[in-house]
Amino acid sequence: MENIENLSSEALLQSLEQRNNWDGLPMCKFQGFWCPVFTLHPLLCFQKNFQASDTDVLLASVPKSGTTWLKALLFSIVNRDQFPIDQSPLLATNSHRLVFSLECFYYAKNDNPDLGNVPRPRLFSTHLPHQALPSSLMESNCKIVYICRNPLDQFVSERQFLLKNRLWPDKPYGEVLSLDEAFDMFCDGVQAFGPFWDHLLSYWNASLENPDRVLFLKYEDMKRDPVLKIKKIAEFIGLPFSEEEEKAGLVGDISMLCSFEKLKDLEINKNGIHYGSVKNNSLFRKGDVGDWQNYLTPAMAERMKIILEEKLSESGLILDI
Ligand code: PAP
Repeated sequence: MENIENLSSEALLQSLEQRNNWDGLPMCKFQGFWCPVFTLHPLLCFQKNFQASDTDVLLASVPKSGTTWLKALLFSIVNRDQFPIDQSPLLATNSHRLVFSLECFYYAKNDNPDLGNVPRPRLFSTHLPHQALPSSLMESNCKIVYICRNPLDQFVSERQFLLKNRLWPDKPYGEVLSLDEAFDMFCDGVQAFGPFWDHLLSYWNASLENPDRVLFLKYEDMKRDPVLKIKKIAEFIGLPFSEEEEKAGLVGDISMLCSFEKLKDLEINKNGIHYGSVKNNSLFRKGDVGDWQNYLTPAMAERMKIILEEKLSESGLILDI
């Protein structure tokens, strides 16, 4: 890797391959992934300045894989002594405003933000692949909770999100490509933070190497049995539910509070926005497994299956399509 320490992000950008995302958003290939250009400088600052703490919990994902849900769950698990369910901040605040992104929020606002005031254990999120995380984070004992989703649902969810939000009203891009064109790019590995399979593999391999540090979750498994997964997450981050809590039904209560149906119907998620212009309701579209069947042809699914076979077969990672 070239020595990026001395390069400005503009100079670095000039040396990188560039492509546009499905909505025209400029991206550059950096450290093996398609980095939206607007996150390149924040990412460099994050890599350089972040000081991890052993008690930190990092939520990582490809966008549209269940981030909003996992943020709500982690926040509820960590703060369960502080807020009874009926007084949860989630009832009035979208989870993206309770757990913030490192590269899209903290380091986008400030090259070296003071993160000392974030309540401990600090909860952070990222869409970066594992190899792009700062060395301080890699060397600490902090926990990483990763969530992935089957690629066809992720693709549909992402494209619908872009269509709904038109994220860049003041920029000369924002028009979303046709389904076929976007799917071609997706199959070529071109999407924000992609290639999809490389992102998953980076955390999958890390979870195999360090199972105590990286928990690898699938959206589909969480939908099937949220209570089981909530217990697993709590144990993993070192905050297991006590027998009394379980008997009192707290795990089920957290599961209900963070369910798609409950969160979707809250006023804040019907009408609020976050990160400037993102409509909260665009994060609560359907929340189904297999919705891709309403958009994609069997031939498209077959094409993705063949790609996944090639990319994942040696890894042991199996995705349900
Ligand atoms: P983000 O990366 O922008 O934060 P993210 O939350 O990862 O988005 O993904 C949004 C998807 O998660 C949406 O999927 P869909 O488009 O297929 O419907 C959204 O509906 C789903 N989702 C949001 N909240 C929940 C929840 N509480 N339970 C299950 N799925 C959810």
